[in-house]
Amino acid sequence: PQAKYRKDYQTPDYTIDEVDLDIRLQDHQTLVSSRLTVRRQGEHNEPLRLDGEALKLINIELDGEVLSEHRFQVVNNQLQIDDVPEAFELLIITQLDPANNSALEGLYKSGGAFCTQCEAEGFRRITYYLDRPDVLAVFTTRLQADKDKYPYLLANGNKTDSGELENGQHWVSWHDPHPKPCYLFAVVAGDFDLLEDSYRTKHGRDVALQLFVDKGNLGRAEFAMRSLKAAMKWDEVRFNLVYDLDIYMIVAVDFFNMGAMENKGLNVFNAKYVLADAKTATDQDFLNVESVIGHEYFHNWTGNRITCRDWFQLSLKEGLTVFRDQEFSGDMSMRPVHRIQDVRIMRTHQFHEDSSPMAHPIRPDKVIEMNNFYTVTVYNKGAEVIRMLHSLLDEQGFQKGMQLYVERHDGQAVTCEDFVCAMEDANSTELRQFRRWYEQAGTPVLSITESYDASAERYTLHCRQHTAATPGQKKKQAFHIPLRVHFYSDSGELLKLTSDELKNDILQLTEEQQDFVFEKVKEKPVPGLLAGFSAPVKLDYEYQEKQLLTLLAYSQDPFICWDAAQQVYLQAMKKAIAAGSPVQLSQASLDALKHKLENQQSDPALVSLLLQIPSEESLSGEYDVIPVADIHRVCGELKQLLASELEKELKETYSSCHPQGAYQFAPTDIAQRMLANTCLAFLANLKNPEITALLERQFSKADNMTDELAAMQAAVHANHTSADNMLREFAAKWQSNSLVMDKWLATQASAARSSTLDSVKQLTSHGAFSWQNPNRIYSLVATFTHNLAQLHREDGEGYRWLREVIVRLNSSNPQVASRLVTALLQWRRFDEKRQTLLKQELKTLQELPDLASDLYEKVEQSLQ
Ligand code: HT7
Ligand code: ZN
Repeated sequence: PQAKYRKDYQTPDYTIDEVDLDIRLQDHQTLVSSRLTVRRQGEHNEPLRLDGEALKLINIELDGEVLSEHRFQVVNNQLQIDDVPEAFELLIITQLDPANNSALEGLYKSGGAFCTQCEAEGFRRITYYLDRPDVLAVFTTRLQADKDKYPYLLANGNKTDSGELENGQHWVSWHDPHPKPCYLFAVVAGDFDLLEDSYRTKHGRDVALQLFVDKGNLGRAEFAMRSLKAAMKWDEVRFNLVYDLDIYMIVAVDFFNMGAMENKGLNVFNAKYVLADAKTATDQDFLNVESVIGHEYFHNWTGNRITCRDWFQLSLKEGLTVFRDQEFSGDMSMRPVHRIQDVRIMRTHQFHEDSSPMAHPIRPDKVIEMNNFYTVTVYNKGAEVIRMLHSLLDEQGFQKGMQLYVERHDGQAVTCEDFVCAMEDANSTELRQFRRWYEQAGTPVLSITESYDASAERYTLHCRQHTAATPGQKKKQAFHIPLRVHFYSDSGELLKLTSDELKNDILQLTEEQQDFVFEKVKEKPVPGLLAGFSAPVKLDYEYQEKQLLTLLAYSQDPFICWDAAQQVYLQAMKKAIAAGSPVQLSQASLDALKHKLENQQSDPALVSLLLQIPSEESLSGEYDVIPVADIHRVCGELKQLLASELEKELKETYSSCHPQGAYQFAPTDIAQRMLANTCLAFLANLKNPEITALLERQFSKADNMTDELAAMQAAVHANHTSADNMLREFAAKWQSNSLVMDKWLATQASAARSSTLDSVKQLTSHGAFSWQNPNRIYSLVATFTHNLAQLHREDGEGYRWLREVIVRLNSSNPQVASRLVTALLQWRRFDEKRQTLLKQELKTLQELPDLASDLYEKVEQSLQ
């Protein structure tokens, strides 16, 4: 496989203005006739080269004349035609086998329905085309299929005509007036239940909203519809962005490699981000539906109307759209909970990626397989970069920048640079150094010390930033870092410190070393550093326990408050690992946590989050060489310690804060369930009859999935005697609901038992599992890869089994295989024995004769 480099970008030699597709859908012999209006760009004699993969070419005509074989050739997945005129019409007929398309790219069958996935480069699996995002064309699509099996025939844009044919077939045609790149093309054909609604935009356009779900699931689609209308409204109010077609369709499918896809006017969703009701979905599932529905809708402007010039610019649409969906969720409810969850993703997954062989800037420079770059770096760090711009420019300045960006670039395919320029120009500012966030990979470490001169009443923060080398980038230059700071007195009052450099609580770090001096400071303050997680950096400041407890008790910034608790836990666990002794918490820390529990009423969700200890995975991020067994030990010990020390308060909180009455998806109820279930998870470690009764009662009496699942997870994760029984009952009750059974698979894959690998292996033969469906594979196998101690077993069995799984998926679904291999790449971070075992599995993969480009890229990069 060949690498592509960002620096090599060239405008296309030809462009396509119109595409007329006629698709006759059949399981194994779908015929696609594509009529293209092609135009040469610039002066040159280059041949026309169209991308195509896994296609059977039936016919080509140029301006109505059949092309004989010597006029074209197909080499290396490209159809090449020499000596073409300035402008011409090309007709290409290809044949596809969607029923045998297990990679779920291009046109495939999901259950009984046909559907497509074209981002990033799937359209070339449907027909020969200029499959790149800077070729924008107007699409017309005619679909034909059996009417009984496929009563709904859907494509982008507006429906223009339809008709019946003999032999039970029917057809529908669609026209999308907005020029678009082919990655936004979609068709769906199937038999669904349909939920309909409408939305009137602030411009007075009535938009028909249609949500298609598998038969029998209408009741579980209502929340998604509500979320869609909320998203449409929110984008009008906060971003002044208004929908632009008369119809917006969402189809939920069971077989999908990712979360959802923003195809123009016809979103295709993984069913798990659409279907939600109290009995089968947890509070978190509801929140995920809201956020993914929002995300795909927001792409209509940030992605579809203004798209990417090339795939290196992916973060232009994804970072920005994640930022927008995060803000949407925060404005809808529980902003602090969302923010802390976003930070957790950054710290556990993105920081991990930054320290891995696949580390890349949010705008990568080199790509072999584009599918490998739909990453936490491009998405979540990309969103943090946008958030920093938002902090530096504030809401008003940021919105001015957005407005200019939309005015300038509507209908274009543009770059991250264009976005930054719009922000600069709208605010008459310069962001020269800020651009390094797009250029450099890696997580900066921000080391801060302080000094206080009581007699001069002067307080100084000494800041130093350093970013370790990442593959291909040895020396890093200083980043422009917005550091939000709050200061407290020892007794917890917010202090107003002033300095010329402090604006809106933000210090701007631009040098490798920088001091910030504050005058007239009457007492040495406790600094609340990086408030709101104002930059995607690791903070290295030696907090004393007393300072952390002040922040835990008094910080008005929920992130700082939560982080103070995390630091208390991390310090205790690291100390125990270093000393080889049991984990201990000081009485003062325990008292502080007790106090939080006793006063949980003001914010039960935050109390729930700050009680939760760092995961084994996130603790491993603290080490260059990961001490697997020690990490596993101290995490277990800390849970046990908190459970026994806080038993009384946990029990009282559990019984007082569970919402009364029937389930409601409402922020106050969600927050209470979060806290009650966190208490239960700790208590399950105590294994006394009273707790057993609590667990079993909640499991059997729950009227909602949040509580039912929480009880089962608490039992399984604490290795409680009730666990096996609950797993059995749960499976018997939910066997016919695959999305619920995914939770059952994931619960077992995340168990901290030495038998987990054996159970996981056995579960691959269970009726609830399938090697064809990514949701099943992610629930069982991907969850297992995050189970640190079980994947990294000393005997290497975890690695061996994972490699076997990857070999199997290499041929059926390389995208999924590639997501799973990530767990093996970081071999340098383990002890020698594990390094040898890991490398051996990677080498076995490397030698596979038909290794997919997705895996090739990661394995090579890791072994280099
Ligand atoms: N823009 C979408 C990306 C996507 C995707 C990419 C590769 C392979 C399959 C895929 N399915 C969806 C999703 C999004 O960010 O909204
Ligand atoms: Zn997206």
